[in-house]
Amino acid sequence: MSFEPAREDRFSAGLWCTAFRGREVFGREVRGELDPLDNIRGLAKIGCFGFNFHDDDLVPFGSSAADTTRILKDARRVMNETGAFCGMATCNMFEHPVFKDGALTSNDARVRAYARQKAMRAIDMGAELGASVFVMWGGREGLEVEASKDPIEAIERYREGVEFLANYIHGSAYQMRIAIEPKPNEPRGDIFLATAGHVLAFVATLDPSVREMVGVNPEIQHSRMAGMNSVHEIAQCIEAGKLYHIDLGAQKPSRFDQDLRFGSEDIKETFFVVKLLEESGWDGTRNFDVKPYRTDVGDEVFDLIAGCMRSYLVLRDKARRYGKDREIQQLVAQLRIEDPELADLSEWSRDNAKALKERRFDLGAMSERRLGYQKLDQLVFDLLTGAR
Ligand code: GLT
Ligand code: MN
Ligand code: MN
Repeated sequence: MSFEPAREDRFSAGLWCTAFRGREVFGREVRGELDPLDNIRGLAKIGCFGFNFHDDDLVPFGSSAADTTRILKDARRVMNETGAFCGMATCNMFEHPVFKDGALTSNDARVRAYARQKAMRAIDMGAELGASVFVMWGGREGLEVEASKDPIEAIERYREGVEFLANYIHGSAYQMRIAIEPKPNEPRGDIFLATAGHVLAFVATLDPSVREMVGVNPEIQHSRMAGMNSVHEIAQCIEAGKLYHIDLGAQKPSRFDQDLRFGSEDIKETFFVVKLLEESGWDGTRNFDVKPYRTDVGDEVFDLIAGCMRSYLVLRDKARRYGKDREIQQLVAQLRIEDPELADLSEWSRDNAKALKERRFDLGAMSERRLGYQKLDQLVFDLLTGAR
């Protein structure tokens, strides 16, 4: 196995990942600027043909319409030269001071309107480069001071903003869907739409005319920050038909958003994420939202993405082995007990309900059943560590 990424693997990464200069709360930038076009080239060179961008990652904030057109044209040219594709576009609604207290949910109607304007322009840029997804990460949509916002009104404003932008996409005849990215906190003390569950519930309240267009962009790191099981979060999005994008990376629980190299933490949970994506037949890009270490220099920022892809391919291979492993498959198969009589009773009818109420169960046998989980989990460990 070479674990070399191929174009068909449809890996992608955000331009902001490799361009991250290492600025954080306690320290200034440690790396120089990375030209966005070189960034796209660098990613394609290592086999990551997909890239994602915030408006400001590619087109400097405040650029004129003419400059915007020129830059997008240059990006197109580099895409043609390198075979790179744009998977997703998004709008930076968190960096500029005007968004200090929110964007679409701000108490200031002017800020809310400006946020919509900036988002529409970002959508146009994405459409120009062929992005099929527009991610909405509401990093600033939250608060530190509980008295500062009416939390119900905030959700209403959020809904109006999302519906407006979905209508904009639809009205522009762009082939693009919206994926809302949840996060519990950071940079705000508390962020609205904290988890994938919140987003799923929110999407269900959208106007039916746009509901189909809006789904979720779960991020493993954000799940783990919230102390959740990322496999289950992603699975629920898939089951609801709402996994419109994904941000893969790694994270130790209960910390700031670390955005570590995919696979570098909790290998077992990460394996089950890969297995889930592969077995579900989900056809979105395998996208990484990660940050270089502050200690990385030069092209080590590309080693980060190369490592993510390699880890994904290693785990994909493990998932295939898991599927073919007779002992594991036998144990898993034994877990299911079906009963034709009960299957007949499972459909709702008054008669079935009556029959089910009267049915006798052998609770002793059911309770004492041996499940073999010690062995199963050990086999997974052995498989992942190469002992098997
Ligand atoms: C930012 C954030 C990510 C989001 C990006 C999209 S920007 O880096 O931490 O989780 O996906 O806006
Ligand atoms: Mn993300
Ligand atoms: Mn993150």
